[in-house]
Amino acid sequence: MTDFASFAGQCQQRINNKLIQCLPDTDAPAERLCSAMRYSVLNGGKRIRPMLAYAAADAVGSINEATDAIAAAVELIHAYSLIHDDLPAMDNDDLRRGKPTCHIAFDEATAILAGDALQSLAFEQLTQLPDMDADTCLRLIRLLSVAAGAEGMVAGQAIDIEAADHALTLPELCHMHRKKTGALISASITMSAIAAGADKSQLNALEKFGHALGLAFQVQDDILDITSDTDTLGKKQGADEARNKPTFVSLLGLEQAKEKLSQLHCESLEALSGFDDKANHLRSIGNYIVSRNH
Ligand code: GRG
Repeated sequence: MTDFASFAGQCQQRINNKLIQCLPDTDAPAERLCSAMRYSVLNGGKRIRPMLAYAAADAVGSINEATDAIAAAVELIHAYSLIHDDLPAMDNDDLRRGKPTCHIAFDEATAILAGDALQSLAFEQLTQLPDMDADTCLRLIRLLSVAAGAEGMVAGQAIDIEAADHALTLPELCHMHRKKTGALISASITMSAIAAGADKSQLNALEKFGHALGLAFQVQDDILDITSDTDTLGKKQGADEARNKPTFVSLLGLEQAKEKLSQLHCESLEALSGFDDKANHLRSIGNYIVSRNH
């Protein structure tokens, strides 16, 4: 097993245990809601954002219980965003991670509420950081709020919805994805690094890394939408094309989209040049993100 495979396996086990522990039991008063929350969070997923949080903590300090809480917070926000993104009012998808989407497995109202409750649960995690001073807790809560809200992920989603059937320029497409996908990916790295005691210059470098990697993640997502298949992806292949959504491939063509991916990958690695081997897990996650097949 490679170093990265073993690190990824350990992260996945660690975050899954944390998520199981923080999700409400299915015998809670709102039993259907809690089942939908558990279904949507525990139904697979690559756990890339938690992995980045663990690797960032490792690069600047060490992994501890605060890292677990931050990793859970970003994954819960991610799970909520996927549930809402799949709803009929948004992308209207019926397949996610190879299984029926939340509103298909349950119903639309339950899916909306499960997303809402997962978002609250994410912020609750940041109120329970062991050995963390109040100022740092507030800083982390603010970072996640900005990344997830109307300046970050939700803004990106709103721009995306408005952009369907419109031509976007490359800078506009990058702007949209930096918010929609990139903001939460960057926050996973910076929040965890702050909690692990990163200094200003480390944080600067990690912000650059997250910025490049967040966009690279989306370019690869657009490439996979064209080159992969539904079984491998666990979601409908070609969905962006069918919806006439602007993508890096529709704008640049496949070859130039691959070139853009390679540029962003180099940029992300360059940002880590001042780090020693302790940043190798971050480097490996970067390599994985640009070469993943789902
Ligand atoms: C609805 C508020 C709201 C926001 C939605 C992020 C987002 C905004 C929607 C997700 C739609 C989507 C498929 C975007 C492409 C990039 C992306 C986030 C893919 C899914 O992330 P992975 O590959 O998923 O990390 P897993 O299943 O591995 O967790």
